[in-house]
Amino acid sequence: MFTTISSPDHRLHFPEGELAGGQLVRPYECPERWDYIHNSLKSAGHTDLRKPDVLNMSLVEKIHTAAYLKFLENAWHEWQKEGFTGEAIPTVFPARRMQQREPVYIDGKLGYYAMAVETAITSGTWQAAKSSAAVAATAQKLVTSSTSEVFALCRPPGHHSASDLYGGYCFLNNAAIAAQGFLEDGAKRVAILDVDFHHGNGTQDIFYERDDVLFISLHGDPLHAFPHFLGYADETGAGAGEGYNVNYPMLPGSGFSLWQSALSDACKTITEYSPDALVISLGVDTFEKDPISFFKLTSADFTRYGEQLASLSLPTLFVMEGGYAVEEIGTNTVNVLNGFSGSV
Ligand code: SP5
Ligand code: ZN
Repeated sequence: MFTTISSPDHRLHFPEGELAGGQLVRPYECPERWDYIHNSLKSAGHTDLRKPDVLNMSLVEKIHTAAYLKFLENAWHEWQKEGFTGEAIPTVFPARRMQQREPVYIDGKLGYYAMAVETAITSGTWQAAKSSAAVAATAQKLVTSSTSEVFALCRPPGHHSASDLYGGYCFLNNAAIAAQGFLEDGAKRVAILDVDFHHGNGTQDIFYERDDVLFISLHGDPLHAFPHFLGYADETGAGAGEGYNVNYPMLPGSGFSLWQSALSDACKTITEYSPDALVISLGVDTFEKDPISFFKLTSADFTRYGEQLASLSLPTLFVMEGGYAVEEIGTNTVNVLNGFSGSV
């Protein structure tokens, strides 16, 4: 049985609008995602649900810059102080050949720290983001103390967030924080396998020059898929991290046989790396009916790859990322967990 860590504070982050297709739509990344997963866990007998411990900010500060954390903490207040009545969305960016300096005015700050504009900041965003990071950090401690089936039901997700970037529905990089937690608690090497449909640009960037964290991502080809500006196969790490970053971009329409061959390859690399712990950035937006993605995995495929992950025989932590076919998100998530625990 899986132990799930989760916090009701995720509900504090729920913007009314997401900029998509030129309109403000109801966000795909919505609180009901959590409810569907929660219900499926219960019906599958994963009834051990626990709240997170208080967040250790010094761990978070090892992943994110102090200036970025200060920005996130104050952004909503600064936005409101200007008398703006809508949600905080950036409109201007430090694009090519412009200064990369943090301005004072909130419009400029939002653009300076954003990697995408679909992600609005509201009154409860900072609190919810911290609760999500606390969920991941608490779950990591459980795995470190030898609990074998642990699921961090994070919301908001984290893998698009870099040391000083938010966007793609992410604010704090929960998986990166968990990986760093493993290292702080004695692990020598940690692997992060990102199976969300989208490239984990934030996680890649955080660990790009490090050899103590291997990052592997299976995702939609950036030529066609968000986040568009990272995730190519020739991004292999730099400096000490050379060779410890592996990307598997795949084209629109990719189904389970191609996806699983990438996974098998990834599993070989993980085994060779011989990590002390494995973090799975678990997005189920690879599902065939996902409204914003283009892979073709079926609900049964999620079980099959859960089984394959178990065959790595590593201390493993599952961290929730994306998945927007809301009615099926619980089934697909629990299928991975059940495949992993062999209770199918
Ligand atoms: C954590 C996570 O899964 N974040 C994903 C963020 C995606 N944000 C913008 C996606 C825009 C996709 N537009 C494609 C429309 C296809 N109909
Ligand atoms: Zn995703």
